[in-house]
Amino acid sequence: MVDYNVLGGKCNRGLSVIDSYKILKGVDVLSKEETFLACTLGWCIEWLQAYFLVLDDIMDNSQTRRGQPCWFRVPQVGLIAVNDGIILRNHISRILQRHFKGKPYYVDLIDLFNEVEFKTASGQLLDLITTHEGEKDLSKYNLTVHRRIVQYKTAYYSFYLPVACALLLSGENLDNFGDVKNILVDMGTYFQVQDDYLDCFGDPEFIGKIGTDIEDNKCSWLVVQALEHADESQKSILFENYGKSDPESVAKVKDLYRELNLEVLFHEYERESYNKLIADIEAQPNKAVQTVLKSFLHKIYKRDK
Ligand code: GPP
Ligand code: MG
Ligand code: MG
Ligand code: MG
Repeated sequence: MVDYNVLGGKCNRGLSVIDSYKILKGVDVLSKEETFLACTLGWCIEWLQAYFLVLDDIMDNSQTRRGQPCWFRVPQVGLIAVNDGIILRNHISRILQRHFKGKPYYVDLIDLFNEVEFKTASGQLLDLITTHEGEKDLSKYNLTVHRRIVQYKTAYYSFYLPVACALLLSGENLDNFGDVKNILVDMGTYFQVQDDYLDCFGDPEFIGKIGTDIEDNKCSWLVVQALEHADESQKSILFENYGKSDPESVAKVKDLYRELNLEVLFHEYERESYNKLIADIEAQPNKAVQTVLKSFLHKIYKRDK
């Protein structure tokens, strides 16, 4: 179960703990002990991600993940996957206890993982209940609603958490890094817009998952843009076909997205977000922090996976 669900991803989040820690310390090579601790925290984030994905795939009724059937789709697993998710989560606390108990920042680490998990579950809640609102009235979807969902469901655990772990390892107090948190949350928002785009326009073979956002009536960045740019007749196509699982309806929504040039709009958004993020990062007084943030941004800019 651990091999099936924790491995096989890009490990961007986990690896960012190690990269960020090296930059914050200003060294190219960490000691054996420092490497071990940074890798351990990196793996804790990968375990957290595995836990979220196992449960998210059940909630989103997805088919594949990382190029293989979603864990709950494996015969003989089914809803036992819910308990496996709980086991994955419990292991984070056990790993932290085994390797960090006694460190001055132990309590801060536990609080950090708990708080980030709460934020993510709150985002997931918004993501799920918003789809019901949209069933009655798709026009409730807009960029403000979208932003609130994605900040919570994705940005905190994917972007803030790795850097916060590296800051704690470096002996820093997280209360002094509010600006850094805001930039990372904006970066995470941009990352989830990419995820929404790839859900429809990515190659399932390459990204390892088959999109479900149209079928699931999700408040995706694409549908928000479509609603903003559609004329009345195009809007009625959306209202008629969005949130339905038959392939003809999905195809009609995708055709409309192409007609509205959402691919071009997305590439513009991508460039603008990048420029804004670089400007915000360069306004940071601390050079090492600037390097940490830029290195994270360059890992995801124009990603196709
Ligand atoms: C990504 O949403 C968000 C998560 C994986 C967080 C899940 C949180 C839980 C508390 C279970 P997504 O559904 O767009 O991701 P994907 O496209 O990878 O399925
Ligand atoms: Mg989801
Ligand atoms: Mg999902
Ligand atoms: Mg998605």
